[in-house]
Amino acid sequence: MDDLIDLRSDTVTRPTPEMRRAMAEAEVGDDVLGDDPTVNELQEMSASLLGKEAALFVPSGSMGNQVCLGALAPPGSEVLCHDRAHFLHFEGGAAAAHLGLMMRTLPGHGAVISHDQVRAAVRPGSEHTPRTAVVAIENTHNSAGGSVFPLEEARAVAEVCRERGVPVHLDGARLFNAQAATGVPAREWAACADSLSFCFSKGLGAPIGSMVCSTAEIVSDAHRLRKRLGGGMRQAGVIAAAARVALETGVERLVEDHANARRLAEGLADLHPDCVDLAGVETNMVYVDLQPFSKSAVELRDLLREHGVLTLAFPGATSVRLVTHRDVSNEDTERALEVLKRVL
Ligand code: TLP
Repeated sequence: MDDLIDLRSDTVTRPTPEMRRAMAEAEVGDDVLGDDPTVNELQEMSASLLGKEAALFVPSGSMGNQVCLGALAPPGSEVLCHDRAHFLHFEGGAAAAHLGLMMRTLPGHGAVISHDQVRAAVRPGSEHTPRTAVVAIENTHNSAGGSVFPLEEARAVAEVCRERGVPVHLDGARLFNAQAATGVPAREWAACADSLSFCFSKGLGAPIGSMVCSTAEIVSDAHRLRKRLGGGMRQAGVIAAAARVALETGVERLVEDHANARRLAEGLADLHPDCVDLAGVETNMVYVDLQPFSKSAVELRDLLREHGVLTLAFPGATSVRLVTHRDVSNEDTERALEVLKRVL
């Protein structure tokens, strides 16, 4: 796979030599019993970085979302979310299957569900209706092209939710991409949310792991849910050590991925102005809209693969997703762009 340019996701990065060294040398204990020092340090470090009381290391972003939603919302209650939220489409129906939650979608505009939409949708409360128990936002927003949820709007959503007594969950799988794109510290978005999860295993480049941050009380409930879902990981310091390197060395580097995504988007816009939404390319993702071309997403994906470029075509999609990351260099970006132009 090494001569391939893998633009399927930023999850495909391999651990760096520094991460492998940290993993080999990690001090470990039994994290289910609470005594893995490397996990404990990473949890403390993450909570403090995001301005929260406590944090919990979990195996994946999907589990991070589940344990937060489950800690905030009892079965039979509803979650208000963007109609293209990741947990709605790409987490195997976990919130319904494992938590008994109802999803009520609001039409998203870019990454945003607005405070006006949220105000109009939160239910007033009656014995006949489900209770609106959580409002969930996503930043950056995967299906909205990796775009940023603007801080002012996140604050306005948080304010409406505070007035109505409804907690906010932030799926911040790529929250540090939002920080890198805007210069706004991740903790500012965290302050708009009662719970959040972020991933070490995406742009930050670690092999495994996500972190949940919230109050001590919510994290304690999330901890019980992690156990229930089978997410207790024993000597997890081995992976927490790599995650720590990712957090310490991966954040500043994200601007390079954003520049490479921009380069891809601009090159594609030269080819056909309608095949990318240039304004929407704010971070490390480019969705190539295939309507101007006589190819389906699957056809394009397969053709690109023959030329050594891997991309993702979600089932039934009319676009192909390109994601830049640490293992895609400037030269790889230029090469991928040439291949895209040739094939399209
Ligand atoms: N997204 C993956 C795929 O599932 C599509 C990717 O390659 O982008 N929230 C967001 C916003 C995500 O994009 C993802 C992963 C998750 C949560 C889930 O994280 P994992 O894969 O660690 O469970």
